[in-house]
Amino acid sequence: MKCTHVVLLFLCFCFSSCEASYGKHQKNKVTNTHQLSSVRAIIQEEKVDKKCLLNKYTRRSCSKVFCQPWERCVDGTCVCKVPYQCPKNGTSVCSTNKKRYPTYCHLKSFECLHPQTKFLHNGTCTDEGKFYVTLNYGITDSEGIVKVKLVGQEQEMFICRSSWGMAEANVACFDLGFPQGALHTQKRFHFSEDLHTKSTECLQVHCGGFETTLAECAFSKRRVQGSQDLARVLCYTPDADLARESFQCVNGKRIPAERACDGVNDCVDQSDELCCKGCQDGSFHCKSGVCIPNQHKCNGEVDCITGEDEVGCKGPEAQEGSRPVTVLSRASHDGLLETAAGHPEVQEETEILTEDMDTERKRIKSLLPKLFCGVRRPEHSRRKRIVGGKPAHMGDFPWQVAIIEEGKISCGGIYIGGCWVLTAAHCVRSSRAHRYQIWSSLIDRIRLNSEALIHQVERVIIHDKYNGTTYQNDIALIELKKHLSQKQCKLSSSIPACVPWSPYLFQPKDRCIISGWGREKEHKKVFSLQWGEVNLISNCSEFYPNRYYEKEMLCAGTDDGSIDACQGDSGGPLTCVSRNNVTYVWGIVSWGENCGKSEFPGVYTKVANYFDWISYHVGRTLISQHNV
Ligand code: 4AZ
Repeated sequence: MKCTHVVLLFLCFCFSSCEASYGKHQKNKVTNTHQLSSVRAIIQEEKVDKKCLLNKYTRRSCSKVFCQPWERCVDGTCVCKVPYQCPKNGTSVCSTNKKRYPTYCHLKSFECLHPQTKFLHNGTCTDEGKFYVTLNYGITDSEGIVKVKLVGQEQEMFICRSSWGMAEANVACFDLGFPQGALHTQKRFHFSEDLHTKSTECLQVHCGGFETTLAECAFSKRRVQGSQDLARVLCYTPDADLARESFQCVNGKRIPAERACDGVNDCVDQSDELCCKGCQDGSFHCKSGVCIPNQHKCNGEVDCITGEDEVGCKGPEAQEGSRPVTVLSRASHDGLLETAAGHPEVQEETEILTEDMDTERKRIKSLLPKLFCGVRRPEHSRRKRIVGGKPAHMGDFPWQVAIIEEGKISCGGIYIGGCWVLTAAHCVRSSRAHRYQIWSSLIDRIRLNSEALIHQVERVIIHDKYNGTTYQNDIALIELKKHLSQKQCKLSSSIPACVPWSPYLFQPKDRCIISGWGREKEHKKVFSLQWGEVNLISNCSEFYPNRYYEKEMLCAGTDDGSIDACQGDSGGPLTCVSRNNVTYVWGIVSWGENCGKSEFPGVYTKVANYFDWISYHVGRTLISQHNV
C-alpha cells in the first residue's frame, strides 16, 4: 500500500515537471507521450470514484453542490425558481430581449425557464446596448483570438491572456453557440505581428463559472504587454480529436483524462469534479467527493456542501478574493505576479468597465431565507468528554424527545421543527396515536426537570414501505397536537435537528453521537438521558449478510462494541455534526443483534434517503436548508 503511494507520488512529480517544461523540451515530450498518457491513466484511475460516476451528477445535482440562488433543490436536482421567489432587494438589469428586470435574480430565474433570454447589462435598457463575442484569425469557426464588444464601448477589444482561464473560455464558447464550451484556452495560432502593435489595450475578464454569457463576467481594461498577451480559444465540437485517454462528461463532452478532479470545471456541467476520491494540486477536496479550486477556500462563500472550505479561515484580510484584479497573490522574482488563474500578470492600473455579477450572486444568496436547525444555544455547547455512555445535561440534545406509552418511555424520537417528530416505524402504530405522549426537554424520567414539556399526538405517519420483518424503511413521523387556540407547536427549550438532504454529508469513519434512555449492556434500567460517540461503519453487510440494505440503512459502533444503542433507544437519534458545527439527524436507532457486541454493530435508518418522503409530509420549507 505504502509502496504504491510512493510510486504514484513519483509519477505525479514526473508528470507535473514534464508539463511545466513544455516548450523547452517538446521533443522529449513527444517521445514520452505514450508513457505519459499511461501515467495519467493511473492518476485518473486513483482519483475518480467510478461507482459515483454511474449517478451522472452534474452542477444541478444538489446532493453534491449548492444550487444557484435562482434555483431550488427538488428531489436531488436544482430546478428553476419562478422569478417572484427571488429576493426583492437589488437594482434593475437589462436582458438581451431589451426587457428590464427588477433584479439580477429575477432575470436569471427567467433565463433558467427561457434560456434564449440572457443578461445584457446592469441598469435600465438603452438603445445603444449591444454585446457580442467573436473569434478571429482561426482556421476554423470554432477557434481564434477572442474579441468582445461591450455595452457602452464603441470598439471591439481583444481579451488579455493573463485573465483567461477555462471558466472564461467555457462561457465565451457557450455564448458563441458551442453548448459544451471550450476544449483549450491557449491554442497557438499564427498571426501577423502588426495585430498587436495596432491594439494597445486589452480587456481583463473574470467569470465565476455559472454565467451563460460573457456579458455577465467582470471586465476591466489595461495595456497590452507583449506579443503573446491575447486570449485564444478552441471551442469544443463533438468531433474534437483528443488522441489520448479521455474523461467522458455527463453532457457528452470528452476532456483529457488528467483534467478530471483538478478543481476546474472543464465539462461545463461540472461532472468532471463531482466524483473524486482525491484532487490534483491547486484544488481542494470536499469530503463529499467534490474538487473545488483552491481560491474558493476561505473566500467567504461555502462551496463544499459539508462546509469545510470555510472552516479555520483567518478572517477577511486573509481571504483570497475571486477577481484576478484583486487576487494578485504570489509575487515572484521578476516583478510578475501569479493570478487566480495561475497566469503571470504585471501589477498595473486597470480601469473597471463592468460590474462583477459574481458578487451580486453572492449578495442574493445572503438574502435568501435561512432555516434554523442543528445549532445549540451557545451556553449549552456540550463539554467534550471521554467516549462512553455518559449522562446528558439540559441543552446537550435539544432535539431529543421521549415517546411515552402507558407511563413508560417506549422509544426515543427526534424533533425536526414545527410540530414534527421523527422516529422508527417499529416504535409506533397509527391506530395508537391517542395513547402516546411526547416529552420534550426531558433529562431524568424520575426527577423531572422544570423545562420538560408533555405533548399529545395528532397523528402518526408510518412509511408506506415499512417492513416489520426486515426493518426496511423503519421510519415514521409523529405530528404533535397544537395547543388550543394556537397555530404553532410550542417546544420552548427544544431545537430541531437538521434533516440531511444529501447522502454525501457524512462518510464512514466519521464520529457521530447516539443518545437515549435505553437499557445498559447488562439490560440495566436507565433513568437519565445517556449519550455516547460511535463511528460510522462501511460494508455492514459483512456483519449482517442478507439482512443489511445499504440504501436504506447505516451502521455505527466502536471497535470494542462498548458504545451501542439498546432496547429503549429505538426511534432516537444518531446525530452527526458538520465541520461548520451544524447537527444533522443522520440515523434513527432501528435494530441490531444484541447490544454492545463488536461483531454486531447497531443498525440505523439512513435518514438522508428519506429527505423527499419527510419533506412531502412536513412541507419543504420546514426542513429545506437551502434555496426553498
Ligand atoms: C432494540 O431492541 C434495539 N444494538 C435497538 C438497538 C440495538 C439493539 C436492539 C442495537 O430496540
